[in-house]
Amino acid sequence: MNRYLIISILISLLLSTNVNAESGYDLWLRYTNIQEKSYHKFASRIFAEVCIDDTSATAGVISKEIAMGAKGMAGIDPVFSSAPGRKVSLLITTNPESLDMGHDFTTEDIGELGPEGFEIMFDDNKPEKTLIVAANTPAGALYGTFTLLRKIQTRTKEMRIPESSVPSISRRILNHWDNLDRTVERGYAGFSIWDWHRLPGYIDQRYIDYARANASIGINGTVLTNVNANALVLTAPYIEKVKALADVFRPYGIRVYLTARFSAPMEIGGMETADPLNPEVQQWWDKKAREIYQVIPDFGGLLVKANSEGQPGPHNYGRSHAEGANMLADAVAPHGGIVMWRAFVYSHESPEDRAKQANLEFEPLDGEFRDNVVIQVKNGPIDFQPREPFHPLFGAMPETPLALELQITQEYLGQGTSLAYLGPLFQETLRSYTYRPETHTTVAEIIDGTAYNHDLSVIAGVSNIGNDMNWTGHIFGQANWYAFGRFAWHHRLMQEKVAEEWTRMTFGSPDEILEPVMYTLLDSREAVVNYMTPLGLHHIMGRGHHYGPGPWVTGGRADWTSVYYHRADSSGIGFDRTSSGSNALAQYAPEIGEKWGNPETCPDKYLLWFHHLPWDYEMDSGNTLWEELCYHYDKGVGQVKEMIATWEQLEGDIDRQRYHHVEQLLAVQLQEARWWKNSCLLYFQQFSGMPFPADIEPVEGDLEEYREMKFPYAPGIRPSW
Ligand code: GCW
Repeated sequence: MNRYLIISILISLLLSTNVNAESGYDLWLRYTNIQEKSYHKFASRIFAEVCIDDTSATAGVISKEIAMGAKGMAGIDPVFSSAPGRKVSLLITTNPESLDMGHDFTTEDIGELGPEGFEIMFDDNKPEKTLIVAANTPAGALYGTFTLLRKIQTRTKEMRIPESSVPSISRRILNHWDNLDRTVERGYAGFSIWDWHRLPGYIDQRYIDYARANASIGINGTVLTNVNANALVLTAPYIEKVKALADVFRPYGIRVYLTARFSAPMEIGGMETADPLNPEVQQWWDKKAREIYQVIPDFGGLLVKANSEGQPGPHNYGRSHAEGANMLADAVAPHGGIVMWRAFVYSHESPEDRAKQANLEFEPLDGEFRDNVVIQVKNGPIDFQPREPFHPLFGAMPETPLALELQITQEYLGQGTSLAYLGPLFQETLRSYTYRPETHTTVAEIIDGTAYNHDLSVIAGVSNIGNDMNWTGHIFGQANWYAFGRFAWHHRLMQEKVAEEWTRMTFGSPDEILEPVMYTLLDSREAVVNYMTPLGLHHIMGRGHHYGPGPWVTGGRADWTSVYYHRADSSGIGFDRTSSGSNALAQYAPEIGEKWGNPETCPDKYLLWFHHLPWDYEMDSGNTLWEELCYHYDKGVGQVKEMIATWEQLEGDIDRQRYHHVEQLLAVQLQEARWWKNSCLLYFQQFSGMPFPADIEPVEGDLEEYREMKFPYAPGIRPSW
C-alpha cells in the first residue's frame, strides 16, 4: 500500500472517531467547511478583519462565535479589533449612531430596532464593502451575528444578506418540566441537564452550549423547573444554584425564571396557610421576591400551575385565580418581574366538557389581573394533541395579555422514537383566525400584543431537552427546538423555510441531502396525525404514560379516559361539541361556530372533535366515515413507509452515525404506526360492525393482546402514576 493511502486512511479514521462531530451534539451550529467556491470566498472575505464595537460580556460571546464560524466554514482565523474607524470587513456595533453611512440607514431606523432587533447591511460607501451588523444592545448584536452566520451556513446569496429584524414577541421562553431529582416530566431525552447537586460550584459545559444554541434562535428566557413544582427551588441554597446558571446565561441574552408552588409559604416558610389574601402570606412572597432579586437582579419571574391536576392554588382558600396571580405579581413587580399564570385548569369534579373549562374559569376574570400578569394558554383546549383546533381563550380576554404555550417535547406525538416535525403544528396554531376583534386576527396577533394593545408578550415551548448526547433523544427532535425559537422570533415565518434552514445547517446543503430530508420533515406530523388521531379524534393514548394507542382506556377519572373523548358506540363516533352536545363551540366567535358547527362545512381535520356522526356518514370524498377513518390510519402507515424509503436514499450521503440513528428509529416508528392502526381499527370495528376496505394493508393482530400491553417503565412519568 502506498504511503499516501495509509496516511489518508489514518486521517479519515481519526476524523471518524471524533465523537462530537457526528453525535448530533453540535446541533445546527456545525459550521462545516463550505465546499462551494463562491460562498467560501465570500465567507473568507467577510470574516477576515472583524471589529466588534462593544465591550460587554456579550461581545466576548460574539467574537468566539465568529471565530468558530470563520474557522469551520472558511478555514480562517479572523483578526479582531475593537476600535471602529480602521478598515474592516465586518463591523459589529452597538453604537449605530456613530456610523457615517450616508444612505438609507438612519438613527430613526435604529430606534425602531428596539432592545433586541438588528440590521445587517453593506456599507456601500467603502470601496471594499464592509458588512455591518448594527443594534442598540449587545443582545441585538448577538442575534444579528447568529443571523449572519445562519445566512452563510444556509448559503444565502450575497445580495440577500441585508436584513433588518425585530422579534414579534418579546419573551421567548423554554419551559423545562425538570424536577430537582433530575427526572423530566414528559422528557424523552434522558435526565435533566441541570445538575443541581453539583451546582453552583461546577459549571457543566452543557450550560454554555445550551445558552449558545438558544441564543442562536432567539430564545431569551428559560423556566428551569417543572410546573408541577417543588417549593425547595425557592430556598436559599437553590437560589444560589439558579444564580450560577443565570450568570452563565446572561451574556447570551437569556434570563431565568422559576416555577412557584403556590403552597410554598407552608412548605418552606413554616406557615399555616398560603391564602393569597392573608397579609402574612403576602409579606412572605414579597420577602422571597426581594431575596431572589438581590441574588439575581435580572430574574424574569414566576410560572404557576395552580388548582389543576392536584397542584395547590387559590381555590384551596376560596380565592380566584386573579387573586392568586395578583399576590405573586405584586411581589415581583417592584423588581420588574412577571407572573405567567397557566390556563391549563380543569377538574374532573366539574360536569362540564374539559375543553370548556379554561374559558369558564378565566373569561369572567378578564380585566382583574395586574399589568405584569400574563395568562399562559396551551395551543388547544385539551392537551397538546397531534392536532387540536386553537384554544377558544385566544380572543376571549381582550383586557389580559395571553401567552401561547406550545409543547416541543412529543408527549402525544410519538415521544422519543418518532420523527414528527412540529413546524406545521406551530404554524397552524399561529395562523388560526380567531375573528376577534377582527375577521383576520390570528392567534399570533393576540399573543404578540397587537390585537388588543398589550405591551407584555410571551411565547413558551415545553422543552424536549435532556442529557442525551444529542440533546433531544431523536436527532429530528432538534428541528422542533429550532422551529420553536424561529417561530417565536418571527411568527410569520413559513414552516418550510424553517425546515430548510434546519436541514441545511444540520446535514448540509447539497440537493441530494436537502430534498429527501425536507420531504421527510414536511410530511411527518401529518403522518402521525393520520395513524394516531385522524379526523379530529383526540386523547386516545395509553393511560398515564401516553405511549402508544389506548382507545379502550376507561375507568377512573372520566376526563383521563379515552372513551370520554372518542365516544364511539354503535350509533357512531366523535364528541358532540355543538349546541346539541357540550356546546363548546359557542366559546368561539360566531363565524367559527357557524362553520365548524355544521358537519358539512366543518373541516375534516376537526370533524370528530366537534361532531358525533354515524359510521355510514357520507364524507366529501364519497367514502363512509368508517372507510375514511380506515384510509387515514392506513395512509399514516404508508407515509412512514415512504419516510423510510426516502431516508434510505441518503445512505452514504449522511455520516454513518446519524444515518443509522434515524434509520433505526424510523423502523421503530413503522412498528408503532402499525400498532396504532391495527389496534384502533380493531377496537372501533367493534362498534361500526363494518368491514375493512379491501385496498388497505391488512389489519393484523389481536385486540386483547394490544389491550394487555403494559409499559411500566415508559419514560417521562411520575413514579406515582
Ligand atoms: O400534558 C399534561 C401532561 C402532564 C403535565 C400537564 C401540564 C406538567 O400529561 O404531565 O404536567 O399536561 O401541562 O400541566
